[in-house]
Amino acid sequence: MTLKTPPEIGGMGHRVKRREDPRFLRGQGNYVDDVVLPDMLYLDIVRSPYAHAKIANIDTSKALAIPGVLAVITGKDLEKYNLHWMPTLMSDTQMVLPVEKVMYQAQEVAAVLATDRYIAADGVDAVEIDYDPLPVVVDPKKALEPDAPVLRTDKPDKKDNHIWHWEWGNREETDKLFSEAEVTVKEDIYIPRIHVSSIETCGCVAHFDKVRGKLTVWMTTQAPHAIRTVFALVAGHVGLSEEKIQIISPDIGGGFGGKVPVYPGYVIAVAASVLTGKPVKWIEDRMENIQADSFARDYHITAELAGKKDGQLTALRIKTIADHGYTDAAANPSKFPAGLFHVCTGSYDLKAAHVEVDGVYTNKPPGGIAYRCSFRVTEAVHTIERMADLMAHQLGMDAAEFRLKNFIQPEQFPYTSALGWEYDSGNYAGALRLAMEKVGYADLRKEQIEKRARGELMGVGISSFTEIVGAGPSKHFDILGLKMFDSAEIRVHPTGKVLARFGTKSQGQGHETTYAQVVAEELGFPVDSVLVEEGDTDTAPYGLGTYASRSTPVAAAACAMACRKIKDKARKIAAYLLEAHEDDLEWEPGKFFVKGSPDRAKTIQEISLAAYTNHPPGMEAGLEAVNYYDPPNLTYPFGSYICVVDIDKGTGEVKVRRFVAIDDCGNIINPMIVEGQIHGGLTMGLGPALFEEIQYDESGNILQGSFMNYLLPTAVETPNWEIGNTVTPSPHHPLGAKGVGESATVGAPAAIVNAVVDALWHLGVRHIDIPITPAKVWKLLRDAGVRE
Ligand code: MCN
Ligand code: CUM
Repeated sequence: MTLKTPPEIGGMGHRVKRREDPRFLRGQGNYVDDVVLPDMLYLDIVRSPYAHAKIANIDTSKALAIPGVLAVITGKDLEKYNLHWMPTLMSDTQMVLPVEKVMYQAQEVAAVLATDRYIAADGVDAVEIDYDPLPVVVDPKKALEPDAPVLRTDKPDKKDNHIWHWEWGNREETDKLFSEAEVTVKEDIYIPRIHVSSIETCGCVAHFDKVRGKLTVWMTTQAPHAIRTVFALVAGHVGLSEEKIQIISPDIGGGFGGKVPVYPGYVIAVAASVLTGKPVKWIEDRMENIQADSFARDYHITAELAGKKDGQLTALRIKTIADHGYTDAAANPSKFPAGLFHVCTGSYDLKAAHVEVDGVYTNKPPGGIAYRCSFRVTEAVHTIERMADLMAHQLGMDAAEFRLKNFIQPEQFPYTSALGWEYDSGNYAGALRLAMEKVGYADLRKEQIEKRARGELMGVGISSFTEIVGAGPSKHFDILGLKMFDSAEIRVHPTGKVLARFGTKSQGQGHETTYAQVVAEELGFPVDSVLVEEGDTDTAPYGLGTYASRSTPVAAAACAMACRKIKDKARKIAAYLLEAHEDDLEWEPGKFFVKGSPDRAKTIQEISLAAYTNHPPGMEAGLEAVNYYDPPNLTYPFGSYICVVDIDKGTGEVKVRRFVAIDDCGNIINPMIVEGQIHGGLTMGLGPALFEEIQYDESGNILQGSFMNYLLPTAVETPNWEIGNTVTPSPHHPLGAKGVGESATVGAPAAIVNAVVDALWHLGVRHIDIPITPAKVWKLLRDAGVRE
C-alpha cells in the first residue's frame, strides 16, 4: 500500500507505536479492580460443588455471625424483585441465583457482602448449603435420548433437552450431488470446549447513588452500551432507567469474547449496591473465571464432502450437535443460533451445501462463542479445512494443488457462496502461493519423502481459510433487536486538536492508536493531536461494542465517514478564508490549497480555529460530526497458513518446526498492530490445537478447572511465527480495510492438525480431534505398530 500521509501525520499504513502502551508498561492502566470508592463493599460468591442438585436448605447464620459480613444474598432474596432469572443474549433464560436447583458445577448459589474482600471470602466458606443431588447429563448425545432426565424443569412445556434445530442451504441439491459423486469423504470431528484465559478476570464495581438515583457500573465488558440497554430492560421495573445508568468499561485486560455475556456476578453486585446504596466490588478469581464463565466451541460435527475423481469438489453436508450447557447464552446475532457457521464452505467454489445444527442442554456452564472467533467461524473453518485435506489425501493429490484447483478465483468476486454469503473480495491462490514460496513447499515435500523412508515422522499441513467479520448489515444482524451498526463522534477543538469517541471498546487491540490514524489519514491531523475515547456510555456514542473483529469493519468506517463530513465543512471554511471557490480547492494531507497556487493554502489547524472564530456567515459554528455506520456487507479476510511438524515416535510429542502465515485483511491501518494481532492470534490457535480442553467427568465435575491442568501455551511451546501478507482491499469499506483480530486463531488449528495427520497418514491415521496431546499420538503410533 502506498502511504498517503507523511510520518509526522501518521495516517494509514504507518507503524505508529501504540499510544496506550506507556501506561500499560508502567503499571498505570486503569482496570476495574483499580477502581476504589469510599465505603466500598465487597462481594464474593458461593458456588455449587454439584453439577445438578436440588437446594434443600441454605443456612446463612454462621456467615452472618462473622464481623464484617453484612448480608448473604440468595435466589429467594432476588425472587422478591423478580431478579432471580435474567434473559440471555439468545433470548433463553439464565439464573442470577437459583431458588430451586443448580445446573452446573461452580454455578453461583449465594453471594456474601462484606466490608473487606477477605471477610467476604470467609463468609463464603461459612455459608452452609444442603443439596439433594439429581442425575447429571454431560454428554449432549445422551441428553437427546428419550429417557434422558429433562434438565430445564423451569420451563413447564419443555419435555426434552433439545433447544433448537437450525438448518441452512439446499438439502435436495446437496443430496443429489452426493448421490452422483465419484468420491466422498466423511468424518466425525469434535471441537472441544475451551475457555478464554484473558489476563484480567471478570468483575465490576457497581455504585448506586440513592440521592441522584444514578447507577454507575465500572465493568469488564466488551459492549458497554448494549449492557446499559439490557440493564434498563431487565431492571426498569425496580426503577433503573436508561438515562440514569452509566456503564464504564475502563482498561480491559483481554476480552477475546469472554467479556461479552452478562454474568450473574455483575447483576448481583448491582442489586447489592441498589439495596445498600454503597459501592460494591466483585472480582472473580482465576478458578471462578475458568470454571463458570462462558465457554467456546463444544461442537460435535459430522461432515461429508463430495467431489470428482479429478479433485473437483461439488458439495458439503454437515450435521452438528451443539452443547450449550444449561442455557443458550451464546452471544450470536439473533437470527443465527449457530452463529456464522454457514461460512463453512470456506474458500472453495462448491455447487451446493447443507448444514444442520441442533442445540442441546447439558449440566455445564452456559455460553457458546467466546474465544477469539466471530460466531462459530473457527468451527466452520476447522471443518472445511480438515475435510478438504482428507479429500486431497484420499485422492492421492497434493494438498496445495488440490486447494488451488478448488479455490474461488479472483475474478469471481463478489462471490455468492453455496450457503448464500456474498464474499466481498479475495485472492486465495495469491496467499497460498506466497505461503508456499516462503516456507519452501517443494523442498519440504522432498524432505518428507526422504524422512519417511528413514522412518522419521514429519508432516506439512495447510489451512486456507476465509473469515467473515464485521457484523453487521442491519438487515440481517441484531442482538436482542439492537441493530449491529457502530459509531464515531468526532470533535475538532479551536486549537486544532481532536476528540474522537466510538461505540466500540478496545480490550488490548490498540484502538487509541489506530482510530487516531484513521482521523490522521482523513483530515491530516497528526496522530498525536487526536485523543480517542471509548467505553463510557455517558460520553461515547451508542455502539454495539468490540467483538467479532468488527471495530475496523464498522467503527473505523464510521470514523472515516464522520471525518469526511468534517472535511466537507472544512473545505467550505477554507474556500471562505481563501476567497476561492470550493471546487478550486485541492486537498493534500493537512491542508487545502488553491489549484495551481500551492502557497495560497489553509491548514486544517487554521480551518479549525476559523470554525469557531471566523466561519462563513450563515454557517453553523463548530467542527464536529457523528456517524452511525451500517455496513453494506461483512468483510471477508482470508489467509493461507502452512505448518511443518516433526513427531517424536517415542513420546508422541508434536513439535511445530515452522509456521508460515500469510494474511490478507485488505488495507492495513497499522502494520505493527496487525502483526501483533496475528502473533497473538496464532498462539491462541496453537493452544486449542495442542493443549487446551475442558472436560467433565460423568458427575459433571470439571477436570480442567485451573491452570494446573488447563494448559496454555507459554513462550516455550510457541514457535517462531513467520508472517507475511497480501493486500486485497474490501470494495465496500470506505478505507478498503477488513477485520483481522481473529483470523489467526480461526485459521491456525486446522493447519496444525493437517500437518500431524499428514505425518501419520501412511500409518492409517485419518483424523485426530484437537487438542492433539502426546498421549493421543503415542497411542496411534503404538496401535500402528510403530516402535520408538
Ligand atoms: N487493524 C488494522 N488494519 C486492519 C484491520 C485491523 O490496523 N485492516 C487494527 C485495528 O485498527 C485494531 C486491531 O487491528 O487496532 C484489531 O482490529 P479488528 O480486526 O477490527 O478487531 P477489533 O478491534 O474489533 O478487536 C476484536 C478482536 C476480537 S473479536 C478478539 S476475540 C480479540 C482480538 O480482537 N481479542 C483481543 N484481538 C485481541 N487483542 C488483544 N490484545 N486483546 C483481546 O482481548
Ligand atoms: Cu467471540 S471472541 Mo471476539 O468476537 O470478542
